[in-house]
Amino acid sequence: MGFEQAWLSYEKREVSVQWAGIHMIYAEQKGRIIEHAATELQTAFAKITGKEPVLCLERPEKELNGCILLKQKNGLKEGGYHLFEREGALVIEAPDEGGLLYGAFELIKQLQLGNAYEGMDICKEPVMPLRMLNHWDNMDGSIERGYSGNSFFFDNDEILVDERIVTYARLLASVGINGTVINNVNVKDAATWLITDRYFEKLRQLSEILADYGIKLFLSLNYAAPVELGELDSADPLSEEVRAWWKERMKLVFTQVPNLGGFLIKADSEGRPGPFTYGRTHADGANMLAEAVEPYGGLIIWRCFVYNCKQDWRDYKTDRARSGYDNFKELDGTFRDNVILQIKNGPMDFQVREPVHPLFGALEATNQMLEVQIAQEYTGQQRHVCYLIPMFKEVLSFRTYAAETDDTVEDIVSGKTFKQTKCGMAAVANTGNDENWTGHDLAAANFYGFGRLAFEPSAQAEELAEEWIIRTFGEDKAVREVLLFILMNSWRAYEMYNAPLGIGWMVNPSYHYGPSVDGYEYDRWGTYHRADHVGIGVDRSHQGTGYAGLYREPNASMYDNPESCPDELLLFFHHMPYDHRLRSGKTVIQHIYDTHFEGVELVDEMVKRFEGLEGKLPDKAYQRMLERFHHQKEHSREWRDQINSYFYRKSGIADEKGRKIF
Ligand code: GCV
Repeated sequence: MGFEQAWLSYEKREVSVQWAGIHMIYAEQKGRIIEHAATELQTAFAKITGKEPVLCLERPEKELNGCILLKQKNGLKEGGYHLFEREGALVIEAPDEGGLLYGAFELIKQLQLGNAYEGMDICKEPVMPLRMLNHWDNMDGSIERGYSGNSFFFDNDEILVDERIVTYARLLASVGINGTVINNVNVKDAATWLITDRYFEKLRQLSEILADYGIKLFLSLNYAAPVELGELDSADPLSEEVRAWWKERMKLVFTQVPNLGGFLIKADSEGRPGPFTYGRTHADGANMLAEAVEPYGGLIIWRCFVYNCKQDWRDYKTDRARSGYDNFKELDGTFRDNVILQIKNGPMDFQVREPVHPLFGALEATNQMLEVQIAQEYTGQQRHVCYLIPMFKEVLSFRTYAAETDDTVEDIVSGKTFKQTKCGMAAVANTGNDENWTGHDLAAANFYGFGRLAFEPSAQAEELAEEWIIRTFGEDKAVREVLLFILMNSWRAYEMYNAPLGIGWMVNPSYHYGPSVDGYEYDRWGTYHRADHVGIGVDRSHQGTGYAGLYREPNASMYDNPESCPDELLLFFHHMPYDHRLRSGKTVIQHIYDTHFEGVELVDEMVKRFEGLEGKLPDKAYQRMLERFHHQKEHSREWRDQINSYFYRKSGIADEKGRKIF
C-alpha cells in the first residue's frame, strides 16, 4: 500500500529571501547519520523553497552567507544541538551525529513554520534519555489494538524491509524518538523465533536503516523461549542451565544484529509466561536476562503491568489498581543496572482518566520508564479524535513527593530525581500500513506530539498541536484555528461522554470500543464500577482496598478523603451516593447528565467547524476525516444515551433540566 509523508511532506511554500537563499550544505565530519541529516536538509529545502542546495564536500572558503554548516562539537549532552545564524550562515553544532540530525530537523521545522532566519539561536538537549515507540505488531501482519491497518514490519511471518521503513525512521528521528520495539509484547508463535537465525538477516537490515537515523531496534521477548523453542524444559531464572542458554543465545543475537538495543518483556501478565511459574521473582527473571545482554550494552525493559486477571467480581478486597505496586515496590533496589521497569501512566490500563501510577515516587533505586498509549484503545480507537498530549502533560507534571523538589513524574523518568541515566518514556504506537499511517489523520498529532514531548516535556500541548498542524497542512489560518480547536477540546469531549469521574471500563469487553456500562462488571478482569440504586464507585480509601494509601503524603490523604479528592477521580477512589455534591457544586448524577449532553454538543461544534474546512485541506485527508467525524457524532450520542439511561434507571433521579433520557 502507498504511504504519505505526514509532517515531512515538504509542500512548497512562500518563504523569505533569506530562506530562499540557502544554496549549500556542508558537514565538517563524515558519518552515516550526518549524511542523512545533510540529504534530509537538501530534500526539504529543494521542495519547500523550490531551490536545491548543493551538498559540498570541501569547506566553503569565505562566502558563508546562505550555507548550512554541520559541525560536531562537545558541550551539550547526547542528542543535544545548537542551531544559530552567524553572518548569514546557519550553523548546527552538536556533540554527536544524533544531535546533528535533530538539529537538522529543527532547522527544517523552522523553515516549515516560516520563522525568522536572522538571529536564529536555538539550543536544546533531550530531557529523557530513552524516547521509544512500542509496536504491538504480530508477525502475521495483524496489530493488537491497531486501528490503522496492518503492520508495515511484518506480513505472513516474514519481516518487511522496504522504503516505508526509511520514511518511518525519518518520521521518528524528526521528533527525537531514538528507540523502537517492533513486535507485540504478547510474544507468541513465530515471534518467539525472532531470536533465531530464521530472522537475523532481515533484523540486521532493519536495524541498519534505523541506525542511520539514530534509532535503536528493540524486540519483545518471550520469557519462556528456551522451552518454546524446544531447547530446554525449564525457564527457571535461577537454573544454571537456563542462564547459560540465555548467555549463549544473546551472544548469537547481538553478533548477528549488532545495532540491537535490547528487549522489552511482558512476564506473568495476562497469560504470558514468567518467573512466577518457578516460584521466582520479577527481579530474578529480569536480572537473568540483563546479565546475558550486559556484555553487548543491551537493556532489559521489564513491564510492571502485572495483575490477577482471574479475579472474582464478588471479591471487594482484591484491587487490580494495587497490583503493580504490590508486585514491584518491595523489589526496589534489587534490579541490575541495565534493567528498566516500564510503568503504565495509570494503575489500570490507559483509561480516559486514571490517577498516576503509585509506583512513580515509590521506586527510588530502580531505573524506570513511563509507558503511555497513543494507540487509542480506550479513547476512541482512532475513529474518535482524542489528542492525548494534554493528558500526558498532566501525568508528567504530577508531584510524587518522593523528594522535596524535582519530584514530578517527568523528573523521575528523565533521571533528575534519582540521578538515573537509563530512563525515559515509551508510547504504544498508533501506526499501521494505512496510507496516512494513523487511520484518523488527526491521530498523527499524538504520534508527533509524543516524540516532541519526550524530547522536550516543557513544550505546551497547544504549541505541539499547532506545530503539527502547520507542518502537515500548511499555514492557512482557518485550518490552523479549527484543527487547534478540535484537538485541544478532544480529550475533554471524549471524557465527558465516556465513563464518568474516573471510573472507566464501561466498554464492550475485548474490543474496548463503544459503550457497555456493565460490560466489565461481572467479569474476571478486576475492572468494576459497583453501581447500585444508591451510588457508584470503588472504595479505594483506607476503609476499602487501601489503594489511596500507596501514594506519598499529601497525595495519600488527598485521595483518601472524598472532600479533598479531585472531582474527576472521585469514583475511582470512592463509592459515592448519586446525590453527593461534587466540589463543582453539582450532584454526581447531575454531573453525569450534564457532561454527557455537553460532550455531545462539543462534538457537534467540532464537526460543524471541521465541515467549514472543505476545500482548504487536501481532498483525500478531508474525506477521511469527515467520515470519521460523522461516525464520532453518532457514536458520541450512543455513549450519551446509554450512560444517561443506565444511571437514570438505576438511580430513579430525573435530570434537573428535563432533557430526553431513555
Ligand atoms: C498487549 C491491555 C490490552 C492488551 C495489551 C495489554 C498490555 O490489556 O487490552 O491488548 O496486550 O494491555 O499492555 O500488555
